Amino acid sequence: MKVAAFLPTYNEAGNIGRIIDEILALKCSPHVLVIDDQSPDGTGQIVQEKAAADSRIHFISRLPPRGRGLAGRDGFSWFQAHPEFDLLVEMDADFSHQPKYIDDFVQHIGEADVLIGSRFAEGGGETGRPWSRQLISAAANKYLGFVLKTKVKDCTSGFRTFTQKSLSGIDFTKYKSTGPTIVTEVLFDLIRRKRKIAEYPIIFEERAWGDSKLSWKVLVRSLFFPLGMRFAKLFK
Ligand SMILES: Nc1nc2c(ncn2[C@@H]2O[C@H](COP(=O)(O)OP(=O)(O)O)[C@@H](O)[C@H]2O)c(=O)[nH]1
Ligand SMILES: [Mg+2]
Repeated sequence: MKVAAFLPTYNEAGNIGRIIDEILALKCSPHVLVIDDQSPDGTGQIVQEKAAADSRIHFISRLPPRGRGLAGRDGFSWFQAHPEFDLLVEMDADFSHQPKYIDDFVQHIGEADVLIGSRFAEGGGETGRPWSRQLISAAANKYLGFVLKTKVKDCTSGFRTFTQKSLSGIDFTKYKSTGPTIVTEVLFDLIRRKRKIAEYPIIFEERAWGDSKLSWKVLVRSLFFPLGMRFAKLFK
């Protein structure tokens, strides 16, 4: 299985070098794709220098406008354009998503089209974040399971493994998300397309360095976005 780990980045200079090294050292010998939005802290330069010395590192510097969702769409499109890779593992660059799980995902994806690294699967959880943020995550996921009519327990996890089949036929330029709602937009689309979705327990950790880009405004928007998706489907 040929694996590519995909990390969207914005201001991850204190994390990116170390996380790339950890990913490249894994048993499943993955490649790394970093899509950066011209981070002012120099994340892009760090990756570029590493990429010049190692052909397993792929780097894309995006032009404005920036956004987690826009970078996400570019990552999925890159995977579709590189069928030599069997699996794409989408993950944050801040160590919330521990690289060691990539080996587990590759081993456990089995017959599934998508394997979600899940905080709410049996054996999963999180450490380090304040209980208030954990409570919001748990409540948001209960709500999303209801709105998206799915048994998936962790609908907002951005640590996921995709097969080529899971994304086949999807035109990401038609997606609506520019920000983090890309996570639920992809999930809803895959549910609608009846892809086989499985979950694998992970322990989510607080980011190692730097700040979250998720503001309250974005969080609230993320909760309303799936309602919009459902209504759009009802009236189609
Ligand atoms: N390319 C790109 N990546 C982003 C942007 N915003 C966030 N990210 C990355 O997306 C991942 C998740 O963002 P983060 O701020 O950790 O969100 P949180 O985990 O929900 O707090 C991290 O790797 C970020 O560096 C953006 O505008 N562009
Ligand atoms: Mg994070």
